Amino acid sequence: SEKQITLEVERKFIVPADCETLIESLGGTLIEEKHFQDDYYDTEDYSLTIRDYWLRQRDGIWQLKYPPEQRAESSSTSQYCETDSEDQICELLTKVLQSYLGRHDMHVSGIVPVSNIVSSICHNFASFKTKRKSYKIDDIKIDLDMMDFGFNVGEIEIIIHRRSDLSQALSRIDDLASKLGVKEEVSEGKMENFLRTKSSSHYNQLVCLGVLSKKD
Ligand code: V4E
Repeated sequence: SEKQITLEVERKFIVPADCETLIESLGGTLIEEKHFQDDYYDTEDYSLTIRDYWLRQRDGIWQLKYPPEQRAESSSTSQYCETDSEDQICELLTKVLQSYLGRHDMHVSGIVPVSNIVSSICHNFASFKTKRKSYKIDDIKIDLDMMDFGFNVGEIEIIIHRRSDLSQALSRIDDLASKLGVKEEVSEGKMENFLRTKSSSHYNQLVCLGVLSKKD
């Protein structure tokens, strides 16, 4: 049978003025309103983000977002794996940082706390607070985010557990986006906006490598 996976399929959008009313008229309900703080970490040569690995502490909890082994081609929607398991994060970091560790004559033996790895080889490159309103329509989640640096973004998300559910998830996201009156233009993510406006050399490296797409 098919391999069980957990894949976040999401599309960012510029929030239209009447968005919340529209969500409610489509049967959506407000499930949560919360504030949280994200602190992102990388090595000084950006070994993680150049490989599209995003290591953060959200309100003190370690989380890692990283690219899946296979991805469907989609210009408007992105797909990432995410884990909150410190053991798994440690394993993934040890693998992805292998060449960095080798070059610095360092090694990580076995499972160690993520904060040990981070405190010895990483620095904080982005920190921000989010005010988030989360709505739900069936298994579709809609997040409306307001950032403390003056940027707003919406996100439509479906979590799938089988690769065969991907194409349906992509079309359901696009269908909902058009019902919300979302324009074709896809919004920057909060990290893209943060780096573009506050850390242009890191931003330009990631755009050059194709990790982030250039804002037109
Ligand atoms: C995957 C990624 C980053 C990590 C943060 O991801 P994002 O979805 O922006 O964060 P958030 O806070 O909404 O996470 P959630 O609460 O849903 O877990 S930073 C940059 N990326 C890659 C990326 C990309 N290439 N393009 C776009 C539009 N967004 C993100």
